[in-house]
This record gives sequence, structure tokens and C-alpha cells, in this order.
Amino acid sequence: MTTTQPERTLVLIKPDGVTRHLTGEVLRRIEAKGYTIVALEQRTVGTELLTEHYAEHQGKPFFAPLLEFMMSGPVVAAIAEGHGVIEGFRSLAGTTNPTSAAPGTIRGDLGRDWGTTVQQNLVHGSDSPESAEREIALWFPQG
Ligand code: RTP
Ligand code: MG
Repeated sequence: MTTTQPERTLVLIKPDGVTRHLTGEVLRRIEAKGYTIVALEQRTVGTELLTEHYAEHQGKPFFAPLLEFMMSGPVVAAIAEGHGVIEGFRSLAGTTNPTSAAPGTIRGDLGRDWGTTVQQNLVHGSDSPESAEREIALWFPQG
């Protein structure tokens, strides 16, 4: 039996998740699914990093509130590894809007609408192999 190289994805626990003490719960779900956390760091981030991270959303109405939200408290950045982890973590996270995200998912079980202009939805996960490579290099430039 031959196996292929495992994949890596960037996971962020956003300030709402860290502030609500859900870091352990999110990491528990990733590990329980069978993925490995290969890097983990809590930090506060600035406009420069976030503008690059969310480059695809520049010009959208939620861009400025999104950056403001992401700078409202510490963020936990992690690299998760395993075959299919990019799709697998997006599936664990659930759809973007926490109000309608399916029960059983991180956003569906733990998130809701708090009346803010930007959706506070606890986590981020890279959405493709290209995004994962770009985002991992951005958040963990030391390798
Ligand atoms: P993410 O990039 O954080 O994993 O989430 P996603 O793919 O599910 O969502 P995306 O469309 O990439 O949007 C990035 C983040 O911006 C916030 N957002 N708010 N209309 C809104 O209020 C709105 N739309 C997007 C969310 O925090 C979303 O995760
Ligand atoms: Mg996205």
C-alpha cells in the first residue's frame, strides 16, 4: 500500500473564539477528527498581515469591519496536517454564516449572530491548496 504526502491547512481561531475560551474546543475537534496540529501560536495581528491575508475581499463592504474584528483581540494561528485536511477542516467549520451553519459544525454548534456588521464566525480555514500554501507562508514565515 502506498500513501501520498499529507496536506496542510492554515486554521485561525478568530478573536471571538479566543475571547470566548473556545481555543481548546476547536483544537479538540481538529484532533478528534484525526488531524495533527503541527504549529500553534497565539498573537495579536495588524493591518498589514490582515490586508494580505484577506486580499481577495479588498473593496467589499465588510472588508474594514472584518479587519477591525480581527484586530479586536488575540488570534490563534495553527497549521493542521492530514490527508484531505483542507476540505476536512472547512467541513468541520461549517458554512460562513453561523446562524445557518449546520449543527455538528464549529460555527453551527458554537456561533451565532451577535448583531455586528461583520459575521463573527470563530474560525478560518484555507479554501484551496494554493490558499493554504500562501496563507501558511504568510502566518508562519519562519517555516
Ligand atoms: P474564512 O475565509 O474566514 O474561512 O471564512 P469563509 O471562507 O467562510 O468566508 P469568506 O467569504 O472568505 O469571508 C471571510 C470572512 O469575512 C467575514 N464576513 N462577513 N457579510 C458579512 O458580514 C461577512 N461576509 C464575510 C466572515 O468572518 C468570513 O469568515
Ligand atoms: Mg474564505
